[in-house]
This record gives sequence, structure tokens and C-alpha cells, in this order.
Amino acid sequence: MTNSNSLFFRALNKEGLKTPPIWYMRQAGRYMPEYRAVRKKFNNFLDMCKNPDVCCELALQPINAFDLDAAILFSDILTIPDALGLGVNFVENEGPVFKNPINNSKDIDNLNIFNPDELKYVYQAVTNIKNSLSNNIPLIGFSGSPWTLAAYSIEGKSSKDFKKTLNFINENTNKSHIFLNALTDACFLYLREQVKAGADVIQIFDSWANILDENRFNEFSMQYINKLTYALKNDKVTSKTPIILFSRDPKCNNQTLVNNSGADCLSLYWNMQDFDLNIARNKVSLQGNLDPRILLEPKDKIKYQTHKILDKFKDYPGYIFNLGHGITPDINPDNIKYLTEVVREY
Ligand code: 1CP
Repeated sequence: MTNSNSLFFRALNKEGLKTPPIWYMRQAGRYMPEYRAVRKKFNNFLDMCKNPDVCCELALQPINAFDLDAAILFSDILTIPDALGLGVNFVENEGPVFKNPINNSKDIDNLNIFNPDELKYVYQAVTNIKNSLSNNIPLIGFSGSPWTLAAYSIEGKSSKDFKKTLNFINENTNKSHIFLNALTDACFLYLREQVKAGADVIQIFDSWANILDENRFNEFSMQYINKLTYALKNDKVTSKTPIILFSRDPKCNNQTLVNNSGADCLSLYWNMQDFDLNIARNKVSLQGNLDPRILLEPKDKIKYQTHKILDKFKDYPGYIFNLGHGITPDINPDNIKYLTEVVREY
């Protein structure tokens, strides 16, 4: 059991705190020499994700190095498309590449039905990590949002503009909704198993929310995030598990995020600097917002920008310190250590 007095839970309960809890998106990864040492033993990134003991070791690395207030499962959002038979591979310097992407509506008809048992290696990693953490450090489980998983599955790779995906949803709108519904069911079953295995908190990554205009965001992304959070909040296993939504720079009214997502906490992208705290106060906790690029600057600049963020959120009931997106491989781990000290000394 995790101590509900942990800083992270208190912030998720919208408590105003003198020092916010701290964790970082992508806190385990290539920027850490300890990670690279383990990574080089595996050719294929997904093979590494399929090894629960290794995932446990990787999830603990940033906790041990920086004494953070929450751990996150070591895995990837693309485990679900992989389990659906789309053949996910990670290619050096290119990111994910799908062997069998969705090219036409028949590919959606022919998709495997998601079987949550195919991702047992993830739930085992959750249990191993949970058993290795002290009880004041909660464990975050996660999934991609249905939209973000659909975007990778259709595009077949990462992309700046996801042109193929945007054309596909225009030309195959009904089938796209069938696919998004199937992904929503898959995310629900997947997250439920993670909670059963020991995850204390859930984060949903809508990393490609930004490529949709407002109408399409509501239709193709927010609608399914809302279905997913509704299902989680109405299930015995997950009803009490706090949900954090990271939506990358969505082209919607911020009120929509607060009122329609069903999330307990919103993780703010770094460019959402004009997000009005008053529309969220006492409704949702807030997380993040610091530009990760700041970590490439000298220490005095890191301190200045961090203080600006902390000034902004200091009276907000339920703020979790984090970056506005993930740590990138070019960031020096010393600066993560320094940033963490700056927040705790503020
Ligand atoms: O070769 C390597 O070492 C792979 C690098 C790597 C790592 C360390 C990838 C490939 N995924 C991960 C782990 C990961 N991914 C975690 C656990 C680590 C942690 O956070 O401590 C998490 C939570 C993710 C989530 C994830 N994967 C997201 C959502 C977060 C975000 O950054 O917006 C996304 C979009 C992915 C897809 C993905 N996986 C890997 C890469 C390089 C990418 C991005 C591809 C792209 O740019 O589109």
C-alpha cells in the first residue's frame, strides 16, 4: 500500500503545499549513463521493455539518482499497437516504425481484438517496481491516449505533421471512430491491469493532440479521453486511482480540458504559459509547464526560469513540479539534480 500522506497524493488531492512533489516526464532514458549501460545490452528497445526485471531497474534509476517523489513504469505507449499485431520496431535515430500500419479501412476490420493478457510483461514490471519502492513513493502507470495511439498506428512512424493520418480520418471517418473505440477499450483494460498489479496513479499521454484543429480535437481525441476516464472512474478496480492527462498543446479552449476530460490533474505543456489558473482552481491539480529546453542553459538561467514557474503556482492548491514535456537525450543529468535542488530550496 502506498502512503496517502505522500507529497504526490496530497498534491493530487488539491492540497496547497510549501514544496511541491517532483517527478519528470521521461525521467528514465538516454540522458542517463546508467540507462545507456543497460540499453546497449539489447538490440531491440521493445525486447528490453519485455523484460520486467530490467524495466524495474530502469524505473528506479532516476529515483535513486535524484530522490524524486514519484516513479513511472518503464515501458512505452506503443505496447498496445504492438499487441494488436501492427509490428512495432524502434529504429535508431528514427523512432518507432510499424511493419503493418493501418493503410485502409479493411486493415481496421482485420485487426486483432485486444487481449490484455498479451501485455503481462508490463503488469509484471509494475509489480516488480512497486515491490522495490518505499511506500511513500507512488508508482505511475500509463497509456497513450486513443488518439495518439491511432495516429502512430495509421502514420506507421513518427512525423511532424501526420499527413497520412489526417487524410485517413477525413476519408474514413466512420472506420476511424470504430478504431478509436477499440483503442479506448484496450487502454481501459490495459490500465486496469496496471492498477491491479500495483500502479497508484494513471497518466494518459495525448502527445499528438496538437495536430488537430479544435473541432477535430473534440471529435477524435477529447471524446475518447472522456470515454476512457469515465470507464476508469466507474470501475471498482480503478475508481479511486487519480488520473493525470498530458495533452500536448491542444487547440481547444482550456475550459474544455478542465471540464470535459474527466482527469484529476492536467499536465501543462511548456508553451501553455497563459493557462488561466482560476478556471482550474479547486477542480483539478496541475503539473508541469517548465520548458525542458531551459535545462540546456547555464545554472543561473535554470534557477531564474524555475523560480518564475514556482512563483506562478505557489498559491495553487495541488501543483506537481514537472517539465512541460519529456527530458531529451541531450540534457545533462547534473542539471536535473540542480533543478530538483532549486525546487526544494525555493
Ligand atoms: O532507444 C531507446 O533507448 C528508446 C528511447 C525510449 C525510451 C527510454 C523510447 C522510444 N521510449 C522510452 C520510454 C518511455 N516512453 C517511457 C518510460 C520512461 C520514463 O518516462 O521514465 C514513457 C512514459 C514513454 C512514453 C512515450 N513513448 C510517449 C509519451 C510521452 C511523450 O514524450 O510525449 C511517446 C510519444 C512515446 C513514443 C516513443 N517511444 C520512443 C520514442 C523515441 C518515442 C517518440 C517518437 C516520436 O518522436 O514520435
